[in-house]
Amino acid sequence: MNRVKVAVFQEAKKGNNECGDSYFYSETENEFICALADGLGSGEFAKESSEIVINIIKENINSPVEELVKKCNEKLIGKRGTVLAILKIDYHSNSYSISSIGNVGVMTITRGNTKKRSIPNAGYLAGFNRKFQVIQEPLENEMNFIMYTDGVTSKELTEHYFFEKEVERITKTFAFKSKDSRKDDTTLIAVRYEHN
Ligand SMILES: [Mn+2]
Repeated sequence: MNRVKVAVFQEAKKGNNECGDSYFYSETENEFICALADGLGSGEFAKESSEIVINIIKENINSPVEELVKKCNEKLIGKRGTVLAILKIDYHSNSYSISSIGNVGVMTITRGNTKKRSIPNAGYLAGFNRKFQVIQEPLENEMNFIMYTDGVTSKELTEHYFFEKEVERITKTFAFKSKDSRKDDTTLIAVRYEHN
């Protein structure tokens, strides 16, 4: 019962000890969930907000994506805002759901090597109600999902190694190609779905 493989690259902005990005992923028999949050600004307050959001998701992994976003938003009242992306793969309905609020991205790659970047909702989570969309698409076998914060550049996302089947190769190639110091906190999560 293990349909998903995950590899993560994470590095703090040059000169910072701590990365303001937080993430979490988990697979159960029914589904896979991955969330990535980037606290606005940098340093410890940024980390605090992104951790709040990730903890809410950890505690509520069975909730639908829409509810998760709402719960996260509520907990950010009086805190620094954060941007957030959530991916859920549902094994029963054979579909996946994505919602991203603000500048944190999700890219899907199908077996036919079609790359698609999901369109994020504008803004960020900061405790006030805002409209957002959750997209739901049919799941295809042997898909890659790439989740990334804004330390990853658009140019980097065009590289061919994102088609790789081994998630470790994706994150290691990314690390190798970005030896220069990062200008922003950077997290790149490579997810591979494969089911026989
Ligand atoms: Mn950032």
